[in-house]
Amino acid sequence: MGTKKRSSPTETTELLLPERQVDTRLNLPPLYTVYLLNDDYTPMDFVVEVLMRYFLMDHAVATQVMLQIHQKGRANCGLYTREIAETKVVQVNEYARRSQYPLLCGMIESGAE
Ligand code: TYC
Repeated sequence: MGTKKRSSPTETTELLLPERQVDTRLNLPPLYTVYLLNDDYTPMDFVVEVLMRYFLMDHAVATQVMLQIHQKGRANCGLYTREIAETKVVQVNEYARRSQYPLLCGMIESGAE
């Protein structure tokens, strides 16, 4: 992903700040990768539709990501803060179940993959 260092002011570099200098670094929230898993039953077109609808991909990108899942077993679909990631997971899994497909969406803290 990006190159911004996700350091925290509580790390040991804090101890190196001269007196009266203010630590202006932001405390960044943890990020979560949302992924889709492959299965043998969900139609490819349905997965492409999910990627477009919930992960805002255009048709060409969604098709590439769907094929990556189909060939490798899973693919990352987006990186979000915890509540947004949780919402995507619930929305995708509910939509898949409502449509009677076994498609599975999950999330994992970024860096723990
Ligand atoms: N493997 C499925 C098929 O052949 C397609 C598929 C792709 C299913 C991605 C799930 O997350 C998935 N119909």
